[in-house]
Amino acid sequence: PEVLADFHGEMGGCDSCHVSDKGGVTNDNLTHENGQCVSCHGDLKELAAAAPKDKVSPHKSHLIGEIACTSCHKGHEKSVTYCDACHSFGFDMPFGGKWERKFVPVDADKAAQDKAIAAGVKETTDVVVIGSGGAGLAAAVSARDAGAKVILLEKEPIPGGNTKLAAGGMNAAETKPQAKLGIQDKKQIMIDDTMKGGRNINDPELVKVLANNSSDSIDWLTSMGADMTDVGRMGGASVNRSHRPTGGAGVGAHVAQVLWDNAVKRGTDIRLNSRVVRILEDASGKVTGVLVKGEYTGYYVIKADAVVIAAGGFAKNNDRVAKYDPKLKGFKATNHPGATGDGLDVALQAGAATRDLEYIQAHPTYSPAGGVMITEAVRGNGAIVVNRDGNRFMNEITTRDKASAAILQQKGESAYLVFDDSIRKSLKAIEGYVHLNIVKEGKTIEDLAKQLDVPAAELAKTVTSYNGFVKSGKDTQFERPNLPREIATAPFYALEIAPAVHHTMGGIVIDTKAEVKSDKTGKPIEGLYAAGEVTGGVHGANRLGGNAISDIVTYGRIAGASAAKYAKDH
Ligand code: FAD
Ligand code: MEZ
Repeated sequence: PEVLADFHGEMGGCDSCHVSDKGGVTNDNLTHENGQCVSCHGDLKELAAAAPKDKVSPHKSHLIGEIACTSCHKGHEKSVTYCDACHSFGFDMPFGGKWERKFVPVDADKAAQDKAIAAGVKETTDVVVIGSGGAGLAAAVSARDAGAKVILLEKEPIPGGNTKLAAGGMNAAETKPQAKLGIQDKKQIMIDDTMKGGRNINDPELVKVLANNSSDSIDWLTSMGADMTDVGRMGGASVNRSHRPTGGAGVGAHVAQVLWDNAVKRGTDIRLNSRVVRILEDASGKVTGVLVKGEYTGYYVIKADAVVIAAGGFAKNNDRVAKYDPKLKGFKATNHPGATGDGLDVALQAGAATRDLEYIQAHPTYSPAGGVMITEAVRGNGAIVVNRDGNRFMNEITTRDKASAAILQQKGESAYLVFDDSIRKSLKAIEGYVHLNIVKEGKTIEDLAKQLDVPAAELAKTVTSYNGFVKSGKDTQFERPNLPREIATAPFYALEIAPAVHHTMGGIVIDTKAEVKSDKTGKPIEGLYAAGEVTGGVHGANRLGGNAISDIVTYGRIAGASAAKYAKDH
C-alpha cells in the first residue's frame, strides 16, 4: 500500500474510515473519519502518554483545540508531519511524505468558483468570521454574546493561526495584575510608547482604542478563565506591561485555547479545512456572504449579513514579503504556514483600502536550528546578546527593527543569546527551547564559551562588566533600560539566534468600530469588518512586542460586536 487508505481498504473497506452510504466525507472537519481513527488507535493524549520520555513526541504539542488525526495522517495522499512547517523533526510516519506547501492564489480556479456562485446559497447565517486566530475567536465570542449566529471558517487543519505561537505577552496598561505587582503604568504611556515604536505613522485613534481598552481586555479574558498574572518587559516599553500566565508560560497558546473553549461553549459553528476565497457583495457594494472552498466538500456559498476578516498576516509568504521589502528576500519566518495573506487578497477583491504594506518586521531572535522564535521575554528577564567575539553590541531590549539590524551587522549575521539558571527559572517558556535540544549548557561561562567557539576570556569579561551594570543600576555601555538580574547562577546557557520575518504591520484600513474602509470612497464597506494582523494602522511602521495580542483581543471583540449589531439592524 502507498497511502493510508490503501492499507485500510485492504483491512476493512472504505467504511473503516467513512460513512459508507454517504458517498464521501460528511464535513470538512472530517468529524466521522477522525472519530474512527480515535476509536481504534486512542486519542492524542493517550498516544502522547505512551511515547518515550526522552524524545520529542509528535502527539504532544503546543497547538490548541482538539487536533484532528487527519491534520497529519492523510487518507488518499501521502501523510505529512504538520510540525515540519516550522521544525524539522523528521518523524518516521507510516505512509509519510515530505512537508511542502505551495501557495495557491485565492482566485485560482475562477471558472469553478463562478459556477459555485451561480449554483446559489447553500447556507445562511448572521455573521461569518474568517480565521481561527485570536482575532477571529474573540470576534466569534463577542458576536455570539451579542446574539448572532456565527460560522467561523479556518483554512488550516489546525486552529489558532499565529496566535497559538505567541510567547512573550499581551500589553495592557492600568491592569489589576500590574496593580498587584506594584507596577505604575498609565494608558497614556502605552499610547506614547506605541506611537514612538511605530515611528508615529500609526493611526492615533486606533492606538487610543488599543490602550484605553487594554485593561478591559485583560479582565474579559480573565472572566473567561485566562491566567494573565505574570507581567514582564518587552522591547520599546517604558514599563512592565506584558501580561502572560503564571511563571512566564507562553501567552498565545493559553489565550487561543481560552477563546477556543469559549467559542465552542457558545455554540459557534467552527469549520476547519475551509478557505474563504471570495467575499460576495451586491450591486451596491454591500456584503452578502462568502464563497468557501472546503478542502473535501468543494466550493459553496454562505449567505451572511456581516463578514469579519480575521485572517492574519503574510509573513510566511516570502514572495509577497520580498515584493514589499526586497531586503527580506529568502529570510526564514517565525509564522505558522497559513500566514500567506489570503485575507488581504479577498479584502482587496472586495474593494478594501490598505495601508503600510511595506512595513514588515523581522524578529531579532529566531533559532535557525529549532525553527522557533525565541521570545523577547528571555531578554526582558535578563539575557544578553553577544557576537562571535563574545561582546555585547546593543541594548538588548531596544525595538525590533534596531535589534535585528544590529544582529545582521555582526560576523555570520547571527549572534548568541546568553542567560543563566535564574533567568531559566523565571520563565517557563524557556523549557520549550531546552526540550527542542537547541540550548547549549556550560558549568561556567568559560565552559559555555568553548561550546559556542567564542573567546572564553572575552565572554567572561563581557558578563562581568554586564553584572557590574546590574549592580550599579546603569548600563553605561548601551543604556539598556531594564537590568532585572545578574547572569551569575550556574549552569549558564546560550543559543544561536538570527532575525526572521515576524509581523506584517500593514493591511486593511479600519476605523475604531473595526469597519473596513472602501478604497474608492474612503467610507465603510457595508457589512465588512476586520481585526488583527490583517489590518494596518494600529502598529505604524514597527510593532512593539506584546501589542499584537492586545490588538487582536480588543479589535476582535469590537469587530464581533459591530458585526452582530449590523446583522441585527439589517
Ligand atoms: P492569526 O492568529 O494568524 O489567525 C489568522 C487565521 O486565519 C489563521 O489560522 C489562518 O490560517 C486563517 N486564514 C487565513 N486566510 C484564510 C482564509 N482565506 N480562509 C480561512 N481562514 C484563513 N504578539 C504579541 O503581542 N505577543 C507575543 O508574545 C507574540 N509572540 C509571537 C510569537 C510568534 C512565534 C509569532 C509568529 C507571533 C507572535 N506575536 C506576538 C504576534 C501575534 O501572535 C500575531 O500578530 C497575532 O496572533 C495575529 O492574530 P490574528 O488573529 O490576527 O491572526
Ligand atoms: O509581540 C511579539 O511578537 C512578542 C512579544 C514576541 C516575543 O518575543 O515573545
